[in-house]
Amino acid sequence: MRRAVSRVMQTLFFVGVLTLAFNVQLVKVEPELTSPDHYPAFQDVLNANEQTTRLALETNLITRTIRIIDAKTGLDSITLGSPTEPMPSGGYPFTVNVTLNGTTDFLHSFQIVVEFNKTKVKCTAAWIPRDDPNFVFYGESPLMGSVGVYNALGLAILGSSLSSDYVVPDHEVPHYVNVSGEKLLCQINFTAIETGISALEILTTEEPTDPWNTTLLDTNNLPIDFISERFLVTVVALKPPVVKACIRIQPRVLNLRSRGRWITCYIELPEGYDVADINVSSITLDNIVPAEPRPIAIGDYDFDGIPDLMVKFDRAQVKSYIRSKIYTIQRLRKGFMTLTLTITGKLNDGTPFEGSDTIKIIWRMPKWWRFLNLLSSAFDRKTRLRVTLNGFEKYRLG
Ligand SMILES: [Ca+2]
Repeated sequence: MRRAVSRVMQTLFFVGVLTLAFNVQLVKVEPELTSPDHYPAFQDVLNANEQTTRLALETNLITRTIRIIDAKTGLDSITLGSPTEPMPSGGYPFTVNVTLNGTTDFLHSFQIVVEFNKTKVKCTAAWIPRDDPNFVFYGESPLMGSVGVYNALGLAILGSSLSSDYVVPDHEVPHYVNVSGEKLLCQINFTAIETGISALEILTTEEPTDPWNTTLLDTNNLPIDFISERFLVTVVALKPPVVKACIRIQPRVLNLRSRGRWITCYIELPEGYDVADINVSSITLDNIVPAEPRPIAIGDYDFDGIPDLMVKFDRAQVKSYIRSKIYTIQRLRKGFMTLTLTITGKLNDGTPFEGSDTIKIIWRMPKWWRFLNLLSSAFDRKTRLRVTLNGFEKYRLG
């Protein structure tokens, strides 16, 4: 019996030893994960970067600036045109460099968003100068982000990033560069299309993940702090003389309670100018209300032998504009007034024209008119009531 027990114990012991040996062997067979010597371990990069950032923050040494400069002069502003020459119809083209200045470590990717005044300049091209020896990722085979130019929004966006190696599965080793001095991030072509001063700005938003945000990212995709500087564009040109137009507005008496659809305007130009050259989309009333794109017509409404362009304005828009104007000048009690309205616009070649007409405005109805109005609105209500009673919404009237 004792021997039997002992043998059972012995067998169990042996099984235990075997299992242990087997297990140990299994562990030994599993390959050990190691990074190749020439790649920094991910954690090392992370630690080093955090240390650098912390040090920079603690010692207030973040001296990294994204700057927009004139590609030719290197200055942070440009002046185009001259006060003695009219602006060429194509505008003034110029090129800017967006540069990274100062010291930046562990730069893995960047995105630049440049905001511009769309009425003063338009963007004609934007690109990453990967073959320029001064490019921040020069010689590093960078990945190109998409380039987006949005002239309707006044934004240009472009970026680039370095690759990452997956030497070992699930172990990403992002490439990076440490740069100092002045390096090129991207280049953009603009054309100045209007006189005056405007700025090109590096757009930054509060939200780091905003797609419209300028960012410098490190190997851990964390933002690297920077400051940015604006670029000023000044365009001077000889002001083209304003062509004096002859304007006639219909109706001659505008009732602010009337319900017509349009205000009609006839435009005549002096000799040497053709009303067919007028850019209808540029026409405004008092620089506020735009002319409707149609209907338009060229004729001679007053039979004076001078052709005129007929355009229409939305009556509701004109009335609400006039009302706001009347309220401002507080002449409500009188019930009528005369008002001079100015029509401005441009010919297709950009030549401006301008002319005015004076019409009468009334907004207080005669007593008999008000009475009639009251009657008609009462009639309206009655009709509406009857229609409703016969209709589906009968039950809602109770
Ligand atoms: Ca005429």
